Amino acid sequence: MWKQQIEDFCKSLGLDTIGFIRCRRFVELIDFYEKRNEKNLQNEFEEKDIEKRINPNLTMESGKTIISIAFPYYHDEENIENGFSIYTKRMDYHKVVKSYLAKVCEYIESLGGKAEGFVDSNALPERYIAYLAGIGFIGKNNMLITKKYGSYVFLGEIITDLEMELEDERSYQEIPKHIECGDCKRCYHECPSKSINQNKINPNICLSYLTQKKELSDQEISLLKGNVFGCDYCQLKCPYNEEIETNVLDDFKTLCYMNEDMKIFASMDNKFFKDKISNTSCGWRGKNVIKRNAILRINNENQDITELRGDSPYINDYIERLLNKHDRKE
Ligand code: B12
Repeated sequence: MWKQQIEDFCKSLGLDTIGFIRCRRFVELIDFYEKRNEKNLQNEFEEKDIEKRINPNLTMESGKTIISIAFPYYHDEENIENGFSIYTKRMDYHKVVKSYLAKVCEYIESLGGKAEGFVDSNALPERYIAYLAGIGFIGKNNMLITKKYGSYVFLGEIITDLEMELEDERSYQEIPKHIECGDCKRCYHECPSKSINQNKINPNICLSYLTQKKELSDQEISLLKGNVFGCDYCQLKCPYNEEIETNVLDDFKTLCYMNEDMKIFASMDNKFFKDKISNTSCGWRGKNVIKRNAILRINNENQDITELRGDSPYINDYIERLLNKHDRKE
């Protein structure tokens, strides 16, 4: 009964892609994580402690059920290529998702349960949980893909101590087979750095990661391909993103100024950053990383970057490196 009530409440908020699993230790993931660590495939933004990743009861000891919820964000009419990936051109999803989860948690508490919400910056394997809960499947591009919204969804979870009758979970052994992808390999072809490929997924050369990395080597700079924050190449040509519902949550409508000319971002001051960028999904990384990437993009388009020198040694250092490289070429 609780399950139905919670589903109905979520629907009343516009959240129609949700699933439930038992809150348990995901022992089956230990070997997978250990092997990734051995191969140095772990990413700096991932939780290092395997026990924290596989044991949601460390977060809530009395937790009985995990509710996984997809938050759709795509608006195709706004898909203008200026280096900011689609998810960054809207309100910060951490804040938006948290506010929805808070409402659902409050509702669960009104039913007599304990509830805590999570999104992104936590140890939980969010895609894995969503897969087990039946929200979608894991594609060759590593994304959790839903039927209704494709892969353009953020994931949030609620751990509660309410115990519910649940269906059997999907088998995790199926994940690496990527059955739903069939023979399609578009994401392998599209990934500019081959972070996604037939043999393994290496998040440490994923362009999305490189755009977020504070220090970049010359080789990493040459890989960036004009991406300013995030990367969507592995999703853009995915057949499962072709005919999807684009009428999504109002809070995720595109912020039109994020499609402005790159020079605006390359020369932004603290006020512009605070007023315009800090509330978007890339705001958490601070002004200078975005500024640096905007300068790299402008340089990539062979436009002059000398006038973009300013007070920041971090930014000036990148500009000097780029200019020296030009000199070396000439
Ligand atoms: C670290 C991180 C990153 C890193 C590393 C990503 C990566 N490839 O692992 C970087 C910065 C590169 C990144 C990029 C992006 N991210 Co990110 N990221 C995370 C974070 C914080 C942890 C992910 C993690 O642990 N990765 C390590 C691997 C092992 O875990 P995984 O991604 O869950 O792994 C799946 C596959 O490895 C697959 N798999 C493949 N082989 C096998 C074999 C076996 C046996 C098993 C069991 C599983 C398996 O199944 C796993 C299911 O969990 C999560 C939030 C979270 N707490 O989960 C968000 C999260 C995964 N990111 C998200 C998003 C939106 C993105 C970007 C699309 C943003 C962008 N546009 O640039 C890209 C997509 C890149 C990609 N194709 O993966 C969403 C994904 C939503 C979705 N629909 O899938 C999440 C869930 C955040 C959220 N709450 O919405 N991200």
